[in-house]
Amino acid sequence: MALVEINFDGIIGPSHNYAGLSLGNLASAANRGMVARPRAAALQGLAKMRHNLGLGLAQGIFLPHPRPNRVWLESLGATVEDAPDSLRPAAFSASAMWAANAATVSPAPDTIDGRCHLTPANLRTMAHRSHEWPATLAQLRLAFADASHFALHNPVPPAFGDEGAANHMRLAPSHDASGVEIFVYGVSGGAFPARQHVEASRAVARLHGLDPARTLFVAQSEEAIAAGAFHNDVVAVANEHVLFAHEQAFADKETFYAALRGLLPEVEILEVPAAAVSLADAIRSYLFNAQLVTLPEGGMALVLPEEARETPSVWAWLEEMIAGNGPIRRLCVVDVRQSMANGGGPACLRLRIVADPATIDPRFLVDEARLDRLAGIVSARWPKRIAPADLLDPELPPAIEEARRGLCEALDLRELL
Ligand code: SUG
Repeated sequence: MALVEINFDGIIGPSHNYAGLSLGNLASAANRGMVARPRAAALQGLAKMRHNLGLGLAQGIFLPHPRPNRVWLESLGATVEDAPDSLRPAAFSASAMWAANAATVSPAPDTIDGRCHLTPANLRTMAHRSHEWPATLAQLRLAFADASHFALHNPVPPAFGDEGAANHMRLAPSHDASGVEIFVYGVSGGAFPARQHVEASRAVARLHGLDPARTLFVAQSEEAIAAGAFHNDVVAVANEHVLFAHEQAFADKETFYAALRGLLPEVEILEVPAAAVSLADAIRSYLFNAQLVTLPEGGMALVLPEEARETPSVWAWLEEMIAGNGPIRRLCVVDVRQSMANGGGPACLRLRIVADPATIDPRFLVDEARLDRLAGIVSARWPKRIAPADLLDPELPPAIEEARRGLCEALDLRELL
């Protein structure tokens, strides 16, 4: 079978909560202390997957990680019972839901050995995310065990921050053709950290055996990071030959666009001017955190969060765009409000992998029937609400752990227990 793009969504875990852990992520800070609804959150995520299946797209899943992370706490000389306030929320975080930060993926047509290469992100900038990679790697090892098609790497050493696919774009004539890979990094974000370091991006490109002549390293604009674009995928998204980006996303867009046009003459750059949509509106609405996908019948669709429809400047721009004759033919709106309140839109929740589905462990792929099954488990076992004080409730950890156990058993993924 041909190579196709598969979106692997992180199932939103039973410990989902609002702890305000991510400096520079405006939604995370604004919603700190809010009551979270893990069950509703996970059902929203599953509904998005169902929606995308309905578009005729292939869909995969990653599982929530073991939380609270007892192994991580132990390595810090603490336990769930005595964890200090400085560690407890990080140990409970369900942040692995944002699969766009799980790994960087270079599809087989781009790599020197003709295999699809994956490197888990070290996520070292944020303490609550820095302990995700071992459980991510464990899942990647199962899902992509076929070494004739996939090459898995260890994360880049934590000297250099790596946040995975959220800062990586691929442009190609079609998914199964050789493409141009673009690594977007931060230099300075003013008061906010630049989470993707260029040294990490260069290391991933080398590890993946990419052709240096078809690989670009592009700096994020400082104003974008300062406005809350803690990852590039909050201000830009690419799909096949289309780059959809905010005018202020990159530090030196002229040089970047010229290099891109030189490498991929058919590229279409769809830029949204700041005069039409301010950076603030782009980040509030997550316009660019839409999933830009190719429809089986041809043309592309943008899978947008509700917040984009609610932001007048954004919706006005989109309606005008769709009335024209551009490559994006459809706007689809999904409700992922629980994730959005922590700064994670539709595109944050998924990792794109171009591969032949037959080469992937089928336990990580879903159809309607499997989604029904997952929704049943979530509805029966995920906590309805978690308030900040609940992280101190001794009954919460066993409830979360039992919920995850039920999921692993139902998916026949006991190896992950
Ligand atoms: O790393 N939020 C995540 C959101 C990640 C979004 N991913 C992409 N843009 N691809 C982050 O900042 C908030 C958790 C909290 O505050 O409880 C958080 O980790």
